[in-house]
Amino acid sequence: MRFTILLARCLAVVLTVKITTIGSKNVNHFEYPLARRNESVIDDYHGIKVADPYRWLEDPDSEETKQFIEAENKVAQSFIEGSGKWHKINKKLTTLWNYPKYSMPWRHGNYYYAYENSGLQNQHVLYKQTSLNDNKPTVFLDPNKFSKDGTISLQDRAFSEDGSLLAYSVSESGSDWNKIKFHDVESGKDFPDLLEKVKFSSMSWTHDNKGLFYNRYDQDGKTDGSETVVNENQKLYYHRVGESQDQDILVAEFPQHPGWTIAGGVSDDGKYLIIITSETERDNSVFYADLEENGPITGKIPLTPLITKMDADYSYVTNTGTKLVFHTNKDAPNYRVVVIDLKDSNEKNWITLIEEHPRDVLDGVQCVDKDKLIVEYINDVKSVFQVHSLETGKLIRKFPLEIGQLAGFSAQKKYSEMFYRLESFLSPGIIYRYDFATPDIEPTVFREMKLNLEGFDRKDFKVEQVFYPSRDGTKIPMFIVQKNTKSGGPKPCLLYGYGGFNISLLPSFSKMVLFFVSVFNGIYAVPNIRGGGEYGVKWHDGGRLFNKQNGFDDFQAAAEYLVEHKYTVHKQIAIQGGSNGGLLIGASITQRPELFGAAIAQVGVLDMLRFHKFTIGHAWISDYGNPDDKTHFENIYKFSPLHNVRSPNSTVSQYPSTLILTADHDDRVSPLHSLKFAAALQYAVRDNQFQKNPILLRVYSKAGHGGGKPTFKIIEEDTDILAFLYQTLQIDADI
Ligand code: X98
Repeated sequence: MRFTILLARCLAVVLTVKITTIGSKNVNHFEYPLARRNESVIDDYHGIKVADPYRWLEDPDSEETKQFIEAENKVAQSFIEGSGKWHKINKKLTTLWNYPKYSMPWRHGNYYYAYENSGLQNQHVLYKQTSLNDNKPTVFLDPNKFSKDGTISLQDRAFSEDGSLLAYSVSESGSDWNKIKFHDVESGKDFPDLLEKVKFSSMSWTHDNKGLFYNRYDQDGKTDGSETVVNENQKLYYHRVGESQDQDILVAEFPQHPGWTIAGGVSDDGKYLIIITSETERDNSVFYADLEENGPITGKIPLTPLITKMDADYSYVTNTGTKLVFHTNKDAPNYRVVVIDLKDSNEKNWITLIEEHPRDVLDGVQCVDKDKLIVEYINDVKSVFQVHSLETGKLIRKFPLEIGQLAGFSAQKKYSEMFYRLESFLSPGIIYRYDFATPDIEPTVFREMKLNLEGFDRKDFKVEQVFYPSRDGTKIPMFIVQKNTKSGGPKPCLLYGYGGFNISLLPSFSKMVLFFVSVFNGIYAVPNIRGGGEYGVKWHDGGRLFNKQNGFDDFQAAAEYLVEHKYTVHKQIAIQGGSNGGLLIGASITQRPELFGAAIAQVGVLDMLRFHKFTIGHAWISDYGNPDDKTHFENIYKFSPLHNVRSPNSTVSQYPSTLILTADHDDRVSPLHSLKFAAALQYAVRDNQFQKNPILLRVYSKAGHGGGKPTFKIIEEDTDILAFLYQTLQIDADI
């Protein structure tokens, strides 16, 4: 009873935003929900006592957590919609979204397949056609029919070798959990088979078209993506079409390594099962099994270790008999392509097929037209695209690209035809077609996506790339996108970053960004900070583990550069990042709040002492380090956003207007990170005389880390962000 009264008192929150006028200044008082502090939760990390008063927010199912979220959402919504512009922004953004979108086509059996979205459909529809000249593609799978509100999405797909069967995975509410279903291509009907508890799964058919390898976690309890249970003991199973899941055959497991994930793929020629195991987001080992020698699959397949050291990344490209081709960074920080012969796999006998480039990163390789390799390089954060011989590794031809990102290619070893897609800040995408059977015919534009923005002309915008010095003098590349206006002067600026996990931020198209640049007359800046993969292993290593602070320094130096060079002013800089980029935002506002006017942290990792205890967080130790290790703890504790929240002691050092966004089914980065960080920030600024800017938390429902999000939810979230920026950056735009 006493607890209920206490709880009710704690949550008796005032949800309005009051604006009081003192003299000529507006002083905002935000009355945030009172989150209970449990001062008794104290952990001992290697002799250092660390309080965790909001530990209770780690329970997503408690009434107290639910009420906290509800109250926070009300405060956030009241502010975001406070300017009265939300609906106008939403309408304009919806119009901007409303243009037809296409994927590259790909071929299986007798058909071509491609995704299409007429404009505002919540999920892309999968179409099938007999030839590319066939003007009447038919709907093959329409995920919009999976649910009324568009929150069930089609994730991955794998066609059987003969193209007669499709295995496809679906996700609900944006969770990483998948269900695999099976579809008959000719009849257009689903089989009754349903595979559950599937997560981080490969899907690969045996070439007899009888069944497929997939992964699952046999963990108890609810698995709908709202749970936080650590994912361990992934297993590789084989499912035969027509059988129930409980008859599936356990093919591989590594109980002595509970943290390993086990991706299983069948080689291009159907002969081998190739297994890639990894413990973290970096470095893997490789095993294989001869599927022909082992006969029908009836149990665990004896695996032969091929690469056991786990000191580099390897990904299978293709094989010619026993000669397996891998893309790797082993002894090649910019990556190379090697051939390993199973008959003599000793490392000293590996053959380098494509040497490491001295400067450019060999980012991706795929086999096409029997004996060729499509090779993608990153050159100063722009894609370069060429084709090499599979036999000799020699360059065959280059494909000139406009400045931008090669956002994917659709090519297979058995076909001479290929498609590739180019994207950039100002182009939503152009799909090209090329056929190696007619090498003299240059690539042609197969489809070009055209924007629905009145008066939009690319010539009215400019994209530049600058190289600015970071704190330690390292030159960091940065793209800057803005309107080509003659009138100079500072503009509002959206500074976006990621900086981790070897992920490179190449030029990409975003409708929200185009809105910010064209309607708000803003500047969009993307610094390619360390921790990313833009310059290979060197760049990743330069911003991970004990070097993690470098990435934060690079980002903060970008803001200083933009102000110094008169692009903008500090008060008009909004920083944005998601996931690992959410950590970047959290670290930046706790380290250098004076640099920014606003901050948006989406689905961020913010409690750096406990990230490894939830879902797949343990796989990120390769970037962050392990808090259970003393030296790593000492490093992480210095930048963990949750543990570096302080009450401002001057107006300059107040926190920027901050919008923390998360979602109730985010099982990649559990929402608890955002909840605890928001509670800690609000506690630190409550009644603080220097803090005028709002600290807001918005938790979306039936949504996850980002993948599979329906169109209406993306537009809703982006409208929230734009409406928040409109107010906090004092945007002067006619909407
Ligand atoms: C991940 O955590 C990726 C998660 N993940 C996958 C898949 N396989 C994995 C195997 C090992 C570990 C993680 C895996 O998504 C997967 C496999 C097949 C099909 C689909 C998925 N990432 C990091 C992340 O999300 C960085 C990018 C990928 N983070 C969130 C890092 C910190 C914040």
